[in-house]
Amino acid sequence: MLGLRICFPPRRHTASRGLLTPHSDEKVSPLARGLLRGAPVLTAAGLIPASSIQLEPPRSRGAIRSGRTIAGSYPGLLALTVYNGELIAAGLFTTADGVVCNNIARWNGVTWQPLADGTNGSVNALTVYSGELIAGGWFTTAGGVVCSCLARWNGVAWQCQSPDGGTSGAVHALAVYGGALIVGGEFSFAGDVHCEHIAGWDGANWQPLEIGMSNTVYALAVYNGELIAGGAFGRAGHQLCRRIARWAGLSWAPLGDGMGGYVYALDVYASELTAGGAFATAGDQVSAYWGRWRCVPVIGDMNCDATVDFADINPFVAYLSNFADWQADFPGCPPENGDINGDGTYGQGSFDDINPFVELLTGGA
Ligand SMILES: [Ca+2]
Ligand SMILES: [Ca+2]
Repeated sequence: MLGLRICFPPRRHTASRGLLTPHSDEKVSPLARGLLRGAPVLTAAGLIPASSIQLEPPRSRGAIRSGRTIAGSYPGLLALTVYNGELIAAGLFTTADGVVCNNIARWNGVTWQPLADGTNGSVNALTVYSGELIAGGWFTTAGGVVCSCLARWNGVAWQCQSPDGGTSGAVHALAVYGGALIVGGEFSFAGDVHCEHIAGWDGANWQPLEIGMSNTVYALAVYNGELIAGGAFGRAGHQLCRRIARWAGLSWAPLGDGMGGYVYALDVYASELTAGGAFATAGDQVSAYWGRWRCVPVIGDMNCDATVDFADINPFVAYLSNFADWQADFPGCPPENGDINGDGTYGQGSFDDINPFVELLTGGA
């Protein structure tokens, strides 16, 4: 069972937003993810050129309109990750501390270096999948290789993400879930497969996630064993999902009443799902720009599937014997779920909760 909990007070986090997206509008940068993890904050002045950049954004699959500045886009940082022990920074810029990098650069601790020739348009999202750095954005070439909005870097050279092409429009978010690379954005096709705004690459083929979303996906995260998508959509799959939805493996489902405006960033911090975006309400609560979501404790539900049954036995054994492993297996699952006797003591070695757990499962017999 999931429920919206207390949200941040309705005030603007102007310091963070100003630092991360100095030329941006009211959107909360996906870089919030990096900040929430305590990632290094870069010296933005070295990365962001003062001038705007001429780009060749793909407006539709295979089509290129040359020499046009992306309307509504501003130079800046949009994504960070770590690959091969180096910090990777991406966004919309031409140079990093004077080094020509073209929208993506790597920091080795001393200097910025390019990744070959970079891309010819913005890089909006980064992740690591199958040992390679994945870049998604609004570009048609990476390292000179023709790739529609999605490319992979093996440490030496760029290649297209899949042999049958990338996505038909901009990629805004990347995640790894269930062994697959999940791609979210503003597209209707991934390769030759019809995928509305979200798609999964299993290493060999593109797969749709049900019928996808009704509008752009801007953010992805994995929380409580489920894939979470945020964006501009009002429908996910066949469900009414206001700007945020969760994928349980077969279908999309809402998170409460959703959000009152677009969701631009998602991350998990302190066992809670945190959303950032251009909204004033989260669920039925006033929550400007930031909102938090966490599982409401369900006593005995040790695998956080919203039911208490025999499937919780093995997770409970792991919880008592190796709590860290249990947390890794069920991220976001409230530890309080294991306080079966309600004495406030729970977690590793809390053996007083064993008999009450057995009684819970057997109906108190
Ligand atoms: Ca359960
Ligand atoms: Ca207890």
